[in-house]
Amino acid sequence: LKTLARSAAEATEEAATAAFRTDVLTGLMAPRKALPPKYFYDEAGSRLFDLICRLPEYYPTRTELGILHARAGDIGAIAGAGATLIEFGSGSSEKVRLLLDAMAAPAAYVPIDISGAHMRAAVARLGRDYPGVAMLPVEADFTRPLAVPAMAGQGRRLGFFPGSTIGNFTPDAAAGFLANAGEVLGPGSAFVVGFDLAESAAKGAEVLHAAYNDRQGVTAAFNLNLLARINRELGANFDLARFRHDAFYDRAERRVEMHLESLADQRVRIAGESIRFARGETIHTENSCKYTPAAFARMARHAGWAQRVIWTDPREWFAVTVLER
Ligand code: AVJ
Repeated sequence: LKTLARSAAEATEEAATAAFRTDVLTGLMAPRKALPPKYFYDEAGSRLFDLICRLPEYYPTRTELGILHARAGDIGAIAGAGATLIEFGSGSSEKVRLLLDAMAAPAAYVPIDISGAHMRAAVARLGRDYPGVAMLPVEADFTRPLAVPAMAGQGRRLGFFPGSTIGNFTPDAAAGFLANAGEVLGPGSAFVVGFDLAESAAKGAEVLHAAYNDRQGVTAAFNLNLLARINRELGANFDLARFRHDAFYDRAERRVEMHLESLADQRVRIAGESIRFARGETIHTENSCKYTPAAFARMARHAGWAQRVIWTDPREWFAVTVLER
């Protein structure tokens, strides 16, 4: 009876662990080792990410909030009355409050996130503060094709993709994502996207370097937590002291790369496999792609969007754009 009574939640968790095991083994058995950045965000990783967002060196979060705060009225006007707000990768749904506050009688909020429990808790908090807004959470991987629920009201659909999350895609994949999001949002919609700006006359590479190499070592802990998570969930035996956080800005690729460098020639047991790491070999754990305003506008156009407006902060370190189709 016990086995028959296995809950749906347990089945979902087992499927997630199986996918994690497959992705980890595939990534670490490849000639150039890499792991998908979406696996950073277990409970410990999500907590570390929230700490990153408050670091003095990590300017994107507070800079974007400053832009959204200054431009909320404009975004509310673009949305119009009775709009539906659809957020891709909603996380803890904090930034969306700025938009909901500025919109006239928003009809519905549709958060889309892969972390169902985390999202539902965030939506419960939001629902108490916005009783007039229909909360329609969708538990899904937004990098895959997805359907959003039929919308309440006749208002415009306003997409929201903040935080430079788009930077985790390569430019080709980002263009593909923007095109797919256009299909999901539909004709007549608008899309608010936040992205981090590349090195420029106004922004030295040292600003980018510091943001991913903070003095307190929180970003290093966030990166190394991926190995700790593999130990916890897949019973692996990574020795975290034998790996080192490495993050650098690649000017030609216009991206920050994060790696974990093996400090020794070593073998690690993961899910029945023994995987060798040469001394100096790295696991590529994240790309954080940066754009010039012109490069982003070109990419959005190729993905079927017209750029209505782009805003930056006074230092010109981060940008928020509104696209329309
Ligand atoms: C959440 C992908 C936007 O790339 O800046 C922060 C993640 N990685 N510090 C980023 C991250 C290291 C972040 N994104």
